[in-house]
Amino acid sequence: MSEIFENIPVIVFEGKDSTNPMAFKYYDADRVIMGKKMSEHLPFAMAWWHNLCAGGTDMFGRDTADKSFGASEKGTMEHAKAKVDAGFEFMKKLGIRYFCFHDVDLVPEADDIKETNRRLDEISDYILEKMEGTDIKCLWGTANMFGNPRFMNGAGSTNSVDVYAFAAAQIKKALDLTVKLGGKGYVFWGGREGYETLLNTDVKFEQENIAKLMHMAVDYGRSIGFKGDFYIEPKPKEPMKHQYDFDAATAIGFLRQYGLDKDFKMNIEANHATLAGHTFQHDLRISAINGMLGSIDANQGDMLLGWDTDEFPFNVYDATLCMYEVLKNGGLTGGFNFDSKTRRPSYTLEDMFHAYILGMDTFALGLIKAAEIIEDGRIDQFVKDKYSSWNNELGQKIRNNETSLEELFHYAEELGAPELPGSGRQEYLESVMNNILFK
Ligand code: XUL
Ligand code: CO
Repeated sequence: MSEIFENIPVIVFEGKDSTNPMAFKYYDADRVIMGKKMSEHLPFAMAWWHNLCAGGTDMFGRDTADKSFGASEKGTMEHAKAKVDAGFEFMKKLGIRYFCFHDVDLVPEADDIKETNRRLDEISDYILEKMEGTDIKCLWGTANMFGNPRFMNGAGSTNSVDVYAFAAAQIKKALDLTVKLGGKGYVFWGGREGYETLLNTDVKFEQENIAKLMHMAVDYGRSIGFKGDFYIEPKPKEPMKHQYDFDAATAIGFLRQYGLDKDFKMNIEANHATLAGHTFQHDLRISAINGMLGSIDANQGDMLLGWDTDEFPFNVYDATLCMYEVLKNGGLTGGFNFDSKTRRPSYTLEDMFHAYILGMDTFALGLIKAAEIIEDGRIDQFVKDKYSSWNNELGQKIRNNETSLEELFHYAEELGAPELPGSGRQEYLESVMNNILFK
């Protein structure tokens, strides 16, 4: 078969002094960091939708990039197969071992669900053929329950019981596909699960119905042998004004409320966390301390813009803090999916490679630097020392639930007034960060 990315070689590691745009400067798959190969620390995934489908259309203009990949007509099964060919060539050339997909990324959706599902069977057979003899696997699958106008009022949260049944049917099929392709996870991103105004919305009814749909998905998934994690991908807004999975803390509370916390973890997306007014690191930490840091959508937002720009990550500072959380978490059950798209004027096939090289190198640098922070120890030691007052008898009694408000009252009375709790030393710690980042 002829190549689609004709003049683009296999991308290899050349090191930080290389000026070759088609080479990794930091991502060295076999380099061992803290006892594990970089490729094991960083299971990168290609997002089918942005990489193979998105052509740069925005609210003001049509596609700039041609993603037909040699197919004579777009939106056909011929095109769907060309995307598979392109995707596999792309992943092989970059050494990417995973992909993520929505059902409708894979094939054009037909008017009749039976025909859509037949197309999905055909394309997944083709993908399986392509996977043979490679080490490329599916990281996670999902159903797009936000694009079609029928989902204007939500999928699990819809007011229409027929739309709800349709969403259930799509989830069933997407789970079948995920299992067929050996996917490690299944994602729920609640794109339209939220509301515009409470004047027309029964929040309790909607949230209960979302939970019921998730329970049915878990039951069905387990019944067909899906052993992986289900994920919620929190996002506070866009497309809905208020989205129910606002952030990690909100989504975790929801999962616990409805008894879904054993089967679900978080898929944290950097740009979603920042839209919620948090740092990326914050949502990772909240997920991790709750035992629910599962997977990551690795992108970055633009702080000057108030929407989900899905940029390829170049911010090494944030990637370092992300990898610090991941290392402390003992890794991920999922991986790093680049839910990122090239900027609209970056419309060539080469740009697709530059984008992934950038993203992979950024996270490789983040990993190297996060390991250095841990090995350096100054930051961890500071945090440990900061809480050292708790090591005394009183601190232990509080931690072990062996005291009462009355006892603390008497203690405080005897004390008179506590000393100041000690400097937070933020500026010192920030300078340690810079010292490690730029040495
Ligand atoms: C949208 C988004 C989605 C999910 C999968 O903001 O991030 O692409 O990752 O539905
Ligand atoms: Co995402």
